Amino acid sequence: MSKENPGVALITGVTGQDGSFLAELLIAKGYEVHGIKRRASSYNTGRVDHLYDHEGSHLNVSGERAGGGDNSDSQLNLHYGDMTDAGSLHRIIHKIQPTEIYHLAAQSHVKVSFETPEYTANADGLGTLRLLECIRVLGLTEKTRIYNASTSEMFGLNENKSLNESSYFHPRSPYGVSKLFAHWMIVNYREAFGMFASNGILFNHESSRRGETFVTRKIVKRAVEITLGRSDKLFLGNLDAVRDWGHARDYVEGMWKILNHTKADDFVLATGHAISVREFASKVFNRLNFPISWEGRGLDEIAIDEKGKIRIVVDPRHFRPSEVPYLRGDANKAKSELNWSPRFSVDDLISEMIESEMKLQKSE
Ligand code: NAP
Ligand code: F7E
Repeated sequence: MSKENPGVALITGVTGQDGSFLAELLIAKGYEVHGIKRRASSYNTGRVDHLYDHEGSHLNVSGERAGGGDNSDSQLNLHYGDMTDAGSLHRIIHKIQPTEIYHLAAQSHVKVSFETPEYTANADGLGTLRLLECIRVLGLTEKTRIYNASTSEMFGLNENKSLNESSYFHPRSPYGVSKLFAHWMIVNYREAFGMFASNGILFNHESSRRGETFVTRKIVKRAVEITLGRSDKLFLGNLDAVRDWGHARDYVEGMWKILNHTKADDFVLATGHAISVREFASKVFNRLNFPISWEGRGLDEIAIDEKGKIRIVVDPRHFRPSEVPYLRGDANKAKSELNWSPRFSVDDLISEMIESEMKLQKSE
C-alpha cells in the first residue's frame, strides 16, 4: 500500500475510548476507516460523532454503510455488529475486505466481569476467535493483518516486578481469563495459519474520554465537582492498588506501529512508572489546588481537606473478589523494535483530564 492509500482499516470497539483515538489517527494517515458499533437503546457514538455524518447513519439500520451512505463525506463508516454475533462479523468483513483489523471491542470492566462472567467470556474470548475464523474462512489470511487488544490484567498476581512479554500470566478475573484465551488464540492462528496476528499487551491508559466508572475518570470527575462545590465526597475501593497509567493517545500510536511492523509479534506498551490509587487521588486534588491529607487505615481510611472536611472514604462495594495489587510494565521491546515511547507522564495525563472535566462541568 502506498502512503497516500495505506489501506482499509476496520476497528471493532470504535465507539470506545481507544477506538475513537485510533479512528482519528488512521483517518489522518489516509486510511479508509470502518468501525463496528453495536445496537443500543440510546446513542453510543458520542466519542466518534465528530468523525461521521450521523444525520444519515442512524437511518441506515441495515448497517451496510452506516456512515451516511455513498454520497456522504463521512471520514468514518459505521456498521452494526456485535462480537457475540458471528454472522454480523462475517458480513462486514466480507463486504469491506479490510487490510488491517484493530480488534478493540470488549466488555472491558474488570469488576463488571465478575457479575457477567459468561457474557465477558463470550464477547472478549470467543469474540476474538470469531474474528480470526472470519479472516481464515473468507480466505483473507494473506491479505488481512489483525491487532488484538491484550491487557496487563493477564499478568494479574505477580511479584510486583516490572512485567514484559516473557512474564508469566496469572489472571485474577473473568475479564483477565477471557483476554488470556483471546491472546493465545492470536498466537495460535499466527503459528498455525501464518496469519499476521499480533497482540498489544497494554497497561492502563486513560484520557478525558475514559468511561466514568474507571478509577482515574471517576476521581477526576468527582474531585472537580468537589472543588466547584457541586459534590461532597468521593467513594473509592482499594486505595493500595498500584497501576502504570499512560495516555490513550500514546497507546493507539503503538497499536498502529505493532500492526505495521515487519513481522507479527506481541508487545508490551507501558510507561514503566506506577503509583497507587491513593497517590493518583492526591495528585488530582493537589493539581486542583485543593490539598487533601490521609488519616486512618483499612476500611476507616479517609482523606480530609484543609478545613478538616472528609472528602474521600473507602466503600467496600468497590472491592473486587480477587484483586490485582500491582501492575508496572517494561516496554523496552516496543522501544527498541518499534521506536515507541510514551510522551505523556501521569502528571500530563492528570492535567489534561482535569482541564477537560472542568470545561465540561462549567458548560453544564
Ligand atoms: P471501552 O472504552 O470500554 O470500549 C470498548 C468498546 O467495545 C466500545 O466501543 C463498546 O461498545 C465495544 N463493545 C463492548 N462489547 C461489545 C460487543 N459485544 N460487540 C461489539 N462491541 C462491543 O474500552 P477501551 O478502554 O477503549 O479499551 C479498548 C480495548 O483495549 C478493550 O478490548 C479493552 O479490554 C482493552 N484494554 C484496555 C486498556 C485500557 O487501559 N484502556 C488496557 C488494556 C487493554 P459500546 O460503546 O457500545 O459500549
Ligand atoms: O481500576 C482500583 C481497582 O477499573 C484500577 C481496564 O481498562 O485497565 C483497566 O482495568 C484499580 C483497580 O481499571 C476504585 O480495584 C479503587 O485495582 O480503573 P479500573 P482496571 O481494573 O485496572 C486494564 C489494563 C484493562 O485491560 C481493563 O480493560 O483501581 N479501584 N477504587 C477502583 N476501581 C474502580 N473502577 N472504581 C473505584 O472506585
